[in-house]
Amino acid sequence: MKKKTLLAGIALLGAMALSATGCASSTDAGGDGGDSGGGELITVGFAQTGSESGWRSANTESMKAAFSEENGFKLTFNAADNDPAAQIAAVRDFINQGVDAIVIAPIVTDGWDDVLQEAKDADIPVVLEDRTVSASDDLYASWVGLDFRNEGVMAGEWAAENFADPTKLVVLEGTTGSAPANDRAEGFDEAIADTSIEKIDSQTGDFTRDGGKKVMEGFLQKYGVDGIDLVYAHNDDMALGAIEAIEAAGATPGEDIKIISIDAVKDGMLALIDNKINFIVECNPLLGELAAGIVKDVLDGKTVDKTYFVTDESFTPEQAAEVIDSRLY
Ligand code: GYE
Repeated sequence: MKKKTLLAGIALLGAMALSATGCASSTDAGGDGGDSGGGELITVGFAQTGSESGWRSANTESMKAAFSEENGFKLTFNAADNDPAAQIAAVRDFINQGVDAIVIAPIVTDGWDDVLQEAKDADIPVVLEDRTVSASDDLYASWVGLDFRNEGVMAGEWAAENFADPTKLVVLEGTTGSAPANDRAEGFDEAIADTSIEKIDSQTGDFTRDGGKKVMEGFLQKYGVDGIDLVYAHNDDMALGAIEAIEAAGATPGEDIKIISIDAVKDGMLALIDNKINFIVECNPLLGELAAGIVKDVLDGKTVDKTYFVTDESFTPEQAAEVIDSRLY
């Protein structure tokens, strides 16, 4: 595959969009790019997963801001409420409407081959943002997002360093079949493989606060507060739900039961500063400018990379307190 572009830090994200797309002219506002004709807006259909989390809200906002009329786009937004069939149907609608380009944040990795082929047959380029698909990369133009597997490794390495004694771990998984749930599990498991951390249970909380709370309630009923030492939540929202469940069980989250999560959205960072979460690995949702730059480049016939990775940081409570005022989401 073509070279990966690594972008460091959220503050740089906007400025770095140009280098990520490898083309200086592509982010001009009021563009007339693509096959939409001089001066006309580029029509883009965006198939979002839904509105399951704080991360998702920040991602939707970033996408809407970047695909604005001011920037030369006419965006049709669809949120599929976490239903893979509804998301595929939305993409088919975009194809039937004859939009200039389609952007997808795929809910799950599988099931994309047919509809991506249909878009290709209709000569409508597809750019993926956030999650990945298992379909052949010939079927889409480019992808921009985060290295979910590495996020899992970073979370697991912190656990491995901080839990030397035998440790009972429960996992709150993201949406079953989604790239971040698969990859965050795999990376974490690999990092704790030779430690005394024992995964006693793992269930999906669907990336929602409510889901995380319900699954954690079940774990607490089954194992008791004393039977669980550590929670690994695939996102902050589920960790926040777990905090509610732990407090309702009369225990202290972050102390009696330690918590690691991923995203570093505002509410997660505040819980981290509050010592209710012990460690967070970042997952940057501000992908709009990069995605918009890639779409313009593709429509302008420029060569783009197949993958654009944005880098993530990680935070302890002390580190979170230092950066909280400058966070953009
Ligand atoms: O971590 C979670 C969201 O796909 C990276 O989806 C995204 C994940 C994110 O619901 O909060």
